[in-house]
Amino acid sequence: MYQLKHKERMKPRREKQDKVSDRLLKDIQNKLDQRKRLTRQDGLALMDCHDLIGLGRLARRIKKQKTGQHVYFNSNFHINLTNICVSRCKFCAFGRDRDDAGAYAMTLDEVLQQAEYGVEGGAKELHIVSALHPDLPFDYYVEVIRLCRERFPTIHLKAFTAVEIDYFTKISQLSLHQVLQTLKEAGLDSLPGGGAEVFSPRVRDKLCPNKANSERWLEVMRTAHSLGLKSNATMLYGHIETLEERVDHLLALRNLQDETGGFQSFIPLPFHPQNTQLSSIQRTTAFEDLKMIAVSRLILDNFDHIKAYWIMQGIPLAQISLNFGADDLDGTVVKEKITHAAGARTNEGITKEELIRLIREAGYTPVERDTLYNILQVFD
Ligand code: V47
Repeated sequence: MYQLKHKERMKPRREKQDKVSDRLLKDIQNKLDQRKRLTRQDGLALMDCHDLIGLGRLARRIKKQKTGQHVYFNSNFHINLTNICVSRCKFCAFGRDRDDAGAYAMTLDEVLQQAEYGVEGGAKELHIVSALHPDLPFDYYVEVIRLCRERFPTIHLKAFTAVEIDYFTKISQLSLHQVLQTLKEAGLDSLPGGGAEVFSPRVRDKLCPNKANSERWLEVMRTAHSLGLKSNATMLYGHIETLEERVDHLLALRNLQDETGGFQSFIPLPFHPQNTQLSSIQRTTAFEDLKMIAVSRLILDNFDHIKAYWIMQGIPLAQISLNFGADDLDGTVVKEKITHAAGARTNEGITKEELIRLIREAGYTPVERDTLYNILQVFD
């Protein structure tokens, strides 16, 4: 009886929502057909839209225009040099103080051993990131790159977030340009997209006041791109940010991409609350994660690729994301630490064969790429 009454009451509201969504998606489709750029207002309306399937359909069309039937993955290996960190962001479960149990910093020999393990396992990219260690010198990081380059001349070295690069300028007294140039000369090939979080100063002041702010993050990327280093970009969502702040983050990235063209892919990262100082926040829902992928695909018209990072999305949702605008599942990863410290229940790595199966099953053609999206093999 209650259910019936509840259903009756909800019907007019649902019908009204459907009408609003229908009108919105039609307007957006018209804009996209006319190759008009979506505005902040459009972004906010899309974030508020309940018609997930309609949103996915629009995003999938854009994905098809950009990458056709291809869905990409790569063979990579993650190395986290240390977890000892002076920043201690509230959303992070990975960072430690020096004397905490589980605190570590890898020696150069250990880094090389790890790298060798990754390369022997088939990795074509080393994804090397770190924490903001209180006293490791800049030379340590330069040596990591130099030694990996020397030992593995053909591997792609994607290393250090914009936040780490900013930190290197502080510990080395070098300019941003000098830090990046030094790393590039040592063998650095590109930068990962981490550390962006949400650009809103309100959010950063609350969650991560001890590291590069949003202007600086963007400045690091601008400088890296000017030196010919490509990079990715991320957004950590699902904590204390508003929907407006998410849209503004996407627009800031779109503006910089207009200027430099140096971003390769955008990776929305759903917040994992476990073991963090924000553990009372609930994990985002599948609905929200798919909507974030779709809206990112629609707003970021100048980004070629949207990654569904299976480690954070979970494998089932990452696979479904391929029908909501994503065209890349990232890689084999092998030993992920940051999200697993925060309670991720996915494996720490995945095989190439499994990635191929997931992509095929979603109706796409698996393509193994290198870090710069050169095609290595198409699995027809
Ligand atoms: O910078 C930290 C985020 C990032 C949590 O560029 C968290 O190819 C969720 O940037 N819950 C690291 N997220 C991951 C990253 C990345 C991953 C895959 C590919 C690429 C790429 C980059 O993870 C951090 C931070 O923004 N993070 N803590 C957490 N509890």
